[in-house]
Amino acid sequence: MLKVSLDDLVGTIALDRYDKRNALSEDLVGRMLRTLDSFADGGIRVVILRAVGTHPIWSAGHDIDELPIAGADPLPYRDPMEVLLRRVRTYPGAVIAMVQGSVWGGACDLVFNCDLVVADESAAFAVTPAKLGVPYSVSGIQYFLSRLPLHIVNELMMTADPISAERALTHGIINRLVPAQDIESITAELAAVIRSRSAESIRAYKEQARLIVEAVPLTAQQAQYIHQLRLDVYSGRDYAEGVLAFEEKRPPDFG
Ligand code: YXS
Repeated sequence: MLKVSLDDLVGTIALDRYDKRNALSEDLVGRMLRTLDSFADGGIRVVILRAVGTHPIWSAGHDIDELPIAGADPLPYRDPMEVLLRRVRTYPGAVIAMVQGSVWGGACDLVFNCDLVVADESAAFAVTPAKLGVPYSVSGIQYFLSRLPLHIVNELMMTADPISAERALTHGIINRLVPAQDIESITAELAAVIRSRSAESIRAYKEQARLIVEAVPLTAQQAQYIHQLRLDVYSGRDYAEGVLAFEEKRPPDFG
């Protein structure tokens, strides 16, 4: 499910569950979390997150078969993928996503939460809650809005259609758009530069940047309202229909 390698304080985690299009199941995410913890314990300064091989799909996002049934929050705080997103944000070093192929749903959140993104022309990004009737997580929306202009986040969230690597470069989703044959060497070079810089300075910077981004004041009433907005959706008709349609391999009917 996962290929892990180390080279002079640079660690690589490669998704290897292509039969399920690298869907982020609890098992796969658990392995990623344990690897990140051991990398952090070992002082690994840069982590490259990629998929094994070059396939049309980088990751199909949250494992839909593991989404809770309608009426329960599909993205609770303790959801394994949510835990992974927080672990990437707090990893004490740079996490670089190396993307070949299309990225779906929560896997976009994972890639966007990495510190840098290197991609080739085959990359595309589709944020899909609206295809499944999922009320997205508040932290996910906050982080999207901290990285992208509102109209781009609106387009991603409201159409659930993929945007191309070219557009992702234009909007700053990816740092480098490179030819497929060069992506491994360019990612390794980028990792080597960061690895050679002050790990203490970078660790402090990353944590400061995270705290500044997260410092969005919300009143208690606003927090309750947000909870109600999400409860109404995951207890509603669309989420039940969205997950059922996926299981039945048919387009959802949202009326
Ligand atoms: O039928 P088998 O057993 O062969 O399994 C099929 C698919 O069911 C499985 N698979 C998945 N299983 C669990 N969770 C997934 N997200 C998932 N995606 C795929 O993989 C096997 C091959 O799938 P297939 O035949 O469709 O492959 P394909 O190459 O024709 O198409 C690849 C995709 C990625 C375009 C297609 O599988 C697809 O559209 N998958 C769903 C992408 C998506 O909507 N992901 C969002 C997941 S929900 C999530 O991330 C958040 C909760 S949210 O919704 O808020 O973003």
